[in-house]
Amino acid sequence: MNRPSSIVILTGAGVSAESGVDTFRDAGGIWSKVDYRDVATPQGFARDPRLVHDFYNQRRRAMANVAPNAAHAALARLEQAFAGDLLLVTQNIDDLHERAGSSRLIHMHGELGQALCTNCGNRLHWPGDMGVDTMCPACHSTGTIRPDVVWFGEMPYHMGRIEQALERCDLFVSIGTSGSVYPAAGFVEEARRHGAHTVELNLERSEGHSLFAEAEHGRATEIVPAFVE
Ligand code: BJW
Repeated sequence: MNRPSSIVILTGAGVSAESGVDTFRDAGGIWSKVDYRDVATPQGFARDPRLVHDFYNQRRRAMANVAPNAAHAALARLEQAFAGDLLLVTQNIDDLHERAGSSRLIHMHGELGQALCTNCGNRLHWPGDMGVDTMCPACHSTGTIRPDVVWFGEMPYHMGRIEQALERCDLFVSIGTSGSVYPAAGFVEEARRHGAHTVELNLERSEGHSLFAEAEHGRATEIVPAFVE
């Protein structure tokens, strides 16, 4: 393809896998250990908030022991070197893209390091544990703090901005995602519809692999730097 002037990159759990962050649907992944209905739905949280807090507290603590890998670093270098429009949309709730240096970044499924108060709607930086007795520092209500992440049945964040970028982009790259969760799984079709060249970089063929014009399969730490350079 000609040199792109506008790029949208979508990342998923596979980009962080080699940093030691679990994926969801691979063998031994998160959904093989816990039922998503218990920990990643508003109904699960209403039923047993302690279980949900424990699940996210554990994952938040694990973040202290992981670091960005060569794939995160390559995407940050691309952002610095690329003069046109670039938007990195991650489904991941970890902060490895920003720790690698990316800043034109959207967390469409929220962030592990943020809390949301269901009473006052405030979003707060929250690096530590949270629980059912946690008081909201903004409105002082108790028991209303939840992880600021997007569960099944909830609306992902920044959809307007993402859709605008998909309409404009001439290159769409999907990295390390199984393509099984919507609306992110539909981005490739949206980008194609608007004429973008589409590329999949993943360990294996994703569910929607046939929708991509080009694909490279392998470990993110190898294929992402190779694609970017
Ligand atoms: C490597 C690698 C290495 C490994 N190198 N690669 C249409 C049809 C059917 C259903 C729906 C639909 N629209 C909506 C739905 C319902 C639902 C949905 O999609 N369900 C499906 C299961 C069918 N979606 C929703 O409810 C969403 N909300 C919504 O749609 O609102 C309405 C709306 C309508 C219209 C427009 C806009 C909105 C919300 C979805 C929220 C998902 N939340 C989670 C949890 C977030 C918090 C947390 O982290 O706990 O997000 S679920 C989980 O899945 C997490 C992930 O971000 C997401 C995607 O997973 P991902 O990243 O793809 O990981 P894996 O494990 O699946 O794949 C990893 C890949 O990496 C694999 O392919 C490996 O091969 C690869 N890999 N190692 C390179 N080293």
